[in-house]
Amino acid sequence: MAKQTRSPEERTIDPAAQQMLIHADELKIGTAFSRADKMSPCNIGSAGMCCKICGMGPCRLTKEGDTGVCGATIDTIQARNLIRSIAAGAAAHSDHGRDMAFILKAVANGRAEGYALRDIAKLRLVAQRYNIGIDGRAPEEIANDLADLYLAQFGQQKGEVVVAKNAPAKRLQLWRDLNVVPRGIDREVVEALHRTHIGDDQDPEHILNHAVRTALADGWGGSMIATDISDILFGTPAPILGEANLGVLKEDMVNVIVHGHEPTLSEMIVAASQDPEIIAYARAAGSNGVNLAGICCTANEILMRQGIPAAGNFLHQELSILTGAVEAMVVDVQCIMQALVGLAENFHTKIITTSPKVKIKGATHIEFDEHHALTIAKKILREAIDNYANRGQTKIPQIKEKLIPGFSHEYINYMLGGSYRASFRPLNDAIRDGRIRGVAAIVGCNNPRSQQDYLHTKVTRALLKQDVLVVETGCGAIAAAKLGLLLGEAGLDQVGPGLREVCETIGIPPVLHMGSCVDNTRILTVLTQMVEEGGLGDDIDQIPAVGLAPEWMSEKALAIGTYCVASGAYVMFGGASPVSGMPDKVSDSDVVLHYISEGWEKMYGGKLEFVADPDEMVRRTLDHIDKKRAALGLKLYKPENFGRSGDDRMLALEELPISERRAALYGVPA
Ligand code: SF4
Ligand code: MSK
Repeated sequence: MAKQTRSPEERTIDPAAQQMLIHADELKIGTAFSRADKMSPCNIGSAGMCCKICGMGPCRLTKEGDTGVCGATIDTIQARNLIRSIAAGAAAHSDHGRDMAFILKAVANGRAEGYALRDIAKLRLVAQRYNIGIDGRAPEEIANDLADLYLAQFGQQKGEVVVAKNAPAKRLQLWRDLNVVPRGIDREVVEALHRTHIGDDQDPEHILNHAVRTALADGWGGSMIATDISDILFGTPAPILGEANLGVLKEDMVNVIVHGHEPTLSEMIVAASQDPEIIAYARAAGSNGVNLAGICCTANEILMRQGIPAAGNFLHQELSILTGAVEAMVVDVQCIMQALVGLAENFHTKIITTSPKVKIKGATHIEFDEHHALTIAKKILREAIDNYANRGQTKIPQIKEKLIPGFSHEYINYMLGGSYRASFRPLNDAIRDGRIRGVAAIVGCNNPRSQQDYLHTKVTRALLKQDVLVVETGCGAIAAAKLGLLLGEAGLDQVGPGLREVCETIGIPPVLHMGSCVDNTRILTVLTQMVEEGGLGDDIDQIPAVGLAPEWMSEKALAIGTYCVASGAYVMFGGASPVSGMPDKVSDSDVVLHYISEGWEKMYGGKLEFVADPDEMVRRTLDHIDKKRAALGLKLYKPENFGRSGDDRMLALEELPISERRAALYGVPA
């Protein structure tokens, strides 16, 4: 029987993407969407029931009581598969952090062409946090010491990674009690691989305890290091006007897309694109200059700092090439589809790999080197400009949305109280009063097995109506951007009355874009600062907050989900569960499934669940938020008490007798 293929509307809710999928069908070119239709996922592997870690297998455990050739049970196999994914995700994020530390070191020693220390205040603040002396010292000296300290965290063998001390005191003590504080970032990843080699750790719970330690080495280790150094080198994000979707590509300009995750080269390409010499070179080639746009988290990095538009999220990487208007796609690391090279052969687009760690057969490789970054960035742009003459027919969907990204935790703190009274108090109070019912972090990827952006935006919209403040990162943030939810008042007609009051008073969109996927650590920092502000308990697990990854696909997402759970958050993933086991047979004997949910909840106050139905995801989110509110003794959430803020509300009050104003204002008897 022929496999069923979905219509463009069934594959994505994004009208720009739909146009490109129709175009792809006309050109008979495959995409991740059509490949996903053709290739059903292996139901044994996707449920975590396959082990292939030794040459006696692969072993597929499909019946009750089955074991592998070595005797491994389904629980052991699922735990091993899960920790290996978490280790890969933690490795990807952390290796990014390590490279950032190398660049910080090079900048501090004047060996990094084109880079500078842009946020000295943050450099001093971070250094102080780690007891690095700052008084009377040049920024370069401080940066050098900080880089050395960070680099040492990767190879540290014993003790605790210093980054973990950024967690609330009670949380850190809990990790110490449970013996899961990471000792060194590389050590935990290596140990995860060692433990899962044939014939090693075979107690699923013991394996999963190390999964937590490994994930913490990411969230409260490598990722946090990456975020802090990016801010120090490229500036801490603050709100800035940007645009998102394929309509940001320009007919009359050389279009260069930067795709992947690291801001190091892309920031230099931004600088090079503004160089008069490059602009003149582009004009001489008959264009009106160079137009840069981003895909995935490289997009988020330069969008929130420089306002460079985002051409789209993960599933837009192929669609952008289908426009025929992209002279070069410059990729660094993570989330880059191998299919890009074959797809680009149908057009003039050059795929340029730049990381020493990433090559793709058929792509042009121009290797990045931080010591000559600006020179390399110009070389890449010249390649793209030279390719402009080869452009054929184009088809750029005229669809894009404006957005305001750039809500770093530093900016959120500032926006709530200004320079002199910067504080999380207004946010905590809004939650305590019930104006804001709770907070949801909606993060993560696109997955071609679900309808692109549908789950993200369905859950986002439903929670906004329930007065849940939403913060987003990664491809989820770009999904919301494409729908206009990241734009101040444009999204406010879609939110509940209390949240609307807060957004109008502060002047913020109802969905805050907090950055790329490594920047999920900004969310950890916000939660920590909310705890430290007081009024919402003394640890993260007491805050009415939930983390959601409705369209996840990457191993990094599993690492992020796990460090958030260990930090005290309830985390739900959409789509398929990698530990579901035999369908229709979920039972008490599913050790892994229950351990990462109820087991981890008992230990950390957070839990990890896989929930395919978005309505159920919303229901469980609200239920959890309300339970946390009740446990804190907060006011019942009553949306009818809010919604008439500012001048409108005051003018209406003036029409009432004074005796009735108090009742109208506060909902209490006159
Ligand atoms: Fe099979 Fe055991 Fe080898 Fe896994 S480790 S492939 S279960 S024999
Ligand atoms: S890029 S990890 S698809 S968020 Fe960070 Fe997007 Fe997920 Fe990659």
